[in-house]
Amino acid sequence: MALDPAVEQTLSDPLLSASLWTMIAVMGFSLLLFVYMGRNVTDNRVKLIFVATIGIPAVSIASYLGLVSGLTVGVVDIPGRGESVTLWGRYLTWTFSTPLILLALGLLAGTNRAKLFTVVVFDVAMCLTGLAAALTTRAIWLRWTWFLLSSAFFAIVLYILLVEWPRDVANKSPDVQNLFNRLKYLTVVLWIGYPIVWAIGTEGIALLGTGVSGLALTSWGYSLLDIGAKFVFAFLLLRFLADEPAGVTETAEREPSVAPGDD
Ligand code: RET
Repeated sequence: MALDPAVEQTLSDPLLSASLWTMIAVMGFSLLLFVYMGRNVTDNRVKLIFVATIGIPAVSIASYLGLVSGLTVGVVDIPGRGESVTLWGRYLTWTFSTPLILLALGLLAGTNRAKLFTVVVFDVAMCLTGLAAALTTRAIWLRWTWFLLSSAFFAIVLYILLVEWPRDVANKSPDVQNLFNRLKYLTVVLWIGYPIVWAIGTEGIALLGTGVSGLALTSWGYSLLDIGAKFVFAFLLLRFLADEPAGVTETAEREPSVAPGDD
């Protein structure tokens, strides 16, 4: 399989290539750091959150390697604009990384399986319809229709994050509630950035141009959001969990603590 010359030229651009290689380095470092941070964890629930969170940089490395290899980069013919390079692999691999982020956050909040399942289903639907939006070539309005459908699924994810999970976390200890709140706001604010980058970047109205420099800036937009939504998110969560706080562990839940002096 030969690479399309336009893909080859795009991937050789230093600014664009830096937006991908930097992330391989950041995610490689995160992976090692997170494994190290979890070395003493014994509780099953905490282990589960650790594994979900460690999966985030693991998926990310593969995602960025797919992009730099040109495997998940292609050329789409957008009506009225002509041939345009798309780094569609990002949208595909979000299908695997974003559920891990939500799983980690939902388990921290102590939510139930029905809500975890709902959030993951609509999150995956959001990513796949976002991929469809980027690959649609028949008409511009069809691209935006996919975009709207994806945004509707995103609204369901936001509803669970902002309304359902805060209710679930309300009966947890204050330190778990504080951390949940910080991670919730970090997630909501940064995740809203992704459709904004899509809409103003090369998949959308191409505010910064359709050439290689517009693509490179769009790619940096996503990469910077990724540092916050994945690395900062995961680091804050695992730093808290590494000492296995009683508010999160499975053991504490099964044997509710008896206050000293109780008969
Ligand atoms: C798209 C375009 C269509 C409309 C919407 C989108 C939302 C994407 C989001 C992505 C989050 C990605 C993360 C990746 C980390 O690995 C697909 C851009 C709503 C919210 C957090």
